[in-house]
Order: sequence, then C-alpha cells, then structure tokens
Amino acid sequence: MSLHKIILDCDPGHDDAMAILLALGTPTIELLAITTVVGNQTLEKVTHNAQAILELVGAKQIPIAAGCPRPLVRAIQNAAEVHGISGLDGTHLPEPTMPLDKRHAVDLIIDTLKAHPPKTVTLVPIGGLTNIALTVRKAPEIVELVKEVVLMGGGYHTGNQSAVAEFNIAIDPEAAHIVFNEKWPITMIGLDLTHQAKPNDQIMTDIANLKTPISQFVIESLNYYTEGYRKRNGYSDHAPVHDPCAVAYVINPSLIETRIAPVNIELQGTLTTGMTVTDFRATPAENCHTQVAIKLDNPQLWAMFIDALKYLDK
Ligand code: PIR
Ligand code: CA
Repeated sequence: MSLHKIILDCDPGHDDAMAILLALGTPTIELLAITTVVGNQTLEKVTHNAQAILELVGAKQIPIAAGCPRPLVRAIQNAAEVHGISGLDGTHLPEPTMPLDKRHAVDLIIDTLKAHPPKTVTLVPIGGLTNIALTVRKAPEIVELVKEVVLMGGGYHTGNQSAVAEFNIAIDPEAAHIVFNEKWPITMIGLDLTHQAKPNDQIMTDIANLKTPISQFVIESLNYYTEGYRKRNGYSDHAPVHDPCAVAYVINPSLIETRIAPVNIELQGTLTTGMTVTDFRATPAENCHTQVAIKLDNPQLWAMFIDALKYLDK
C-alpha cells in the first residue's frame, strides 16, 4: 500500500468539504496540512469552515493555516450564490476549538515541503491559486521539491464562471498563470472531468444509511448544492462535486483518464479571461509538463468516497 503525502489548499465550500473528508478517510493518504484561500467565500469564513470540518471528524491534529485574503491582482469574487453566505449553507457543524497554525499558509506549505524528502509531497489546490503562486514566488526552490500538483480548476471545453472560464482559475488568473508556467508536473482536474462526478439517488441513500454525524453533514451538503444547481441551471440531476475528484486522482489515478497537452492561461481576453487554453492539435512535446483529466470512473469515485465515510466512523 503506497502512501501519498498531500497538502490540501482549499476554500470550503461544500465540495471542498467532501474533498477533505475523502482525504481524511483514506488510509493511504497522509494529509500533512490544510491551507485556506479566499474563494467560495471570504478567507475568514472558509478558514472557519475548514476548522469546523476537522472538528466534526475529530482530526484536530492536522495543521491548518490561513492564506491570502484576496487575489493577486483582481477584486474579490465569491461564489455565494453556490455555497451561500457562510460558504457551507444548509449544513450544521460544531464550533472549532483548536487554534489555527500561526504561520501564513505560504510558510506552512514551504516548511512542510522542506520537512519531507524531495518529490514525496503532492500539492492539491482545490480553490483559487493565489497561495500556491505566492509560495512559488517566495520560495522558487519548492518547485523542485514537489512531487506533483493535482489541482481542481479550469476545463478545456467549458466554463462555469463564464462561457469558457472555470471559477478557481477565473478568480485569480494571474496566480494560475504563475502556477501553470512552473515546470512541475501538473494534472488539471477541470470541469470536463468533474461534471461527470454526480451522485445518484442510490448513492444518496447509501450515504444517508450510514447514519453518522459525518454522513448527515454530507447529505446536507449534497442536498444544498444540488438544490442550488437545480434552481440556477434548471438541472434535474444531482449536482457534480468537483473537488473530491482531485483527491481521488491522487489516491488512485486509474479512476481518471488523462491526456498530456500544453495549457496556458488567458489573461488578456475580453470574453475569455481565465480560460485554460489547452492545445490538443499535435503530439505534445517530450517535456510537456501538463496533463488534463478527460474521463472519470464515477461509480468507483463514489465507492471510494463511501469507504472513506465508513472509515471515518471507526
Ligand atoms: C465555484 C465552485 C463550485 C461551483 C460553482 N458554480 C462555483 C467552487 C468549487 O469549490 C470548486 O473548487 C470549483 N470552485 C468549481 O468551479
Ligand atoms: Ca473549491
């Protein structure tokens, strides 16, 4: 059983919460640190949410540090219409009792990477890329230390924040530009992939039947999320959960088919700013360091997630 050490940079967020639960509930994942970044809601709110999730699970030993309160260049845009005023509307969580790590997220990431052998730690950003970009600028030597970056963001054929831009990239495209231009291996788990990650009625029932405080929280989250998607997009299905897909890829890459292709971030577009422009035209160069996720084994994703919920209950 191989062990995967990860740092999760997040903005919880209902699907971020699912990603945290999947990481905590999978024995082959060692969650070294959680860092938070402005995104779905203000930094203050998403940080509180991350702490409250750890409180729910009783995983209070995991260091958690707050990062950037706004994007590098642009004004703050949140996703209150998706995640509500609190960032986790529709759910009930305990009040956090553990203090935050005193370091800035950037410093916690740098210290954690330096405390482990080179190329043994995977960065998993599932929010805007502000913290990761700033980390690279503060300590460029960490690029060599990271095993790989597996991020939720972008998409090669569709957007959600605009016709062609995905939220996590669109809220801080300059940060995304920095991250995608470093030569570390990047797997982009974009909307093309995550839109396949939908539960169905049977899966909802299976989760509800676990009848634990954690499964209750998951059901509240998924229900709130789906209701919103149905209202806004006239959706009849369950809503897709984006962020757990990035963690799932780290746990078992065979769940997700990928394709190597260069990705560049549009910064100048009048209609396309924040687009992850993916070039599928030719055979990629030998040294191409980016790949994009294409196809998901959705039943396996949910089996893995339900296993994690069962494990957390032990
Ligand atoms: C933002 C998100 C999800 C849905 C919408 N409409 C907007 C958040 C999720 O937390 C995920 O990380 C990413 N951003 C999906 O765009
Ligand atoms: Ca997120």
